[in-house]
Amino acid sequence: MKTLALTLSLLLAGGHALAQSQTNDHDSHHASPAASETTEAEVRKVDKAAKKITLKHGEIKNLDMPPMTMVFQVKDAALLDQVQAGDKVRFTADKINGAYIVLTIESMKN
Ligand SMILES: [Cu+2]
Repeated sequence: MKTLALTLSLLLAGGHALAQSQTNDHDSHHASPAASETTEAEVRKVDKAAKKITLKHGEIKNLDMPPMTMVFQVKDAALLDQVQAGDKVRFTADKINGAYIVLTIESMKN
């Protein structure tokens, strides 16, 4: 009887360990960042002539950048027609040839 009880408790412990490793796999899958992830920001200044925008942005996960206020170049000057200083926006950005470029931007007020 003692042997049977010991075997049962080992089986239960093994099952628990297996369930935990499956949970960890699930978490790491969700932690992987997407390149197209949007970041929230507030527009501080728009410079259409120079194709530049100043954004007070939140953490940019795909660029590993903490929240700050900085100047971005924009991929297309037409993006700047959709936003103005003071707007809350969502945007995506990437680092291209050493410069930070806004790829997409949209105002959150509708
Ligand atoms: Cu920044």
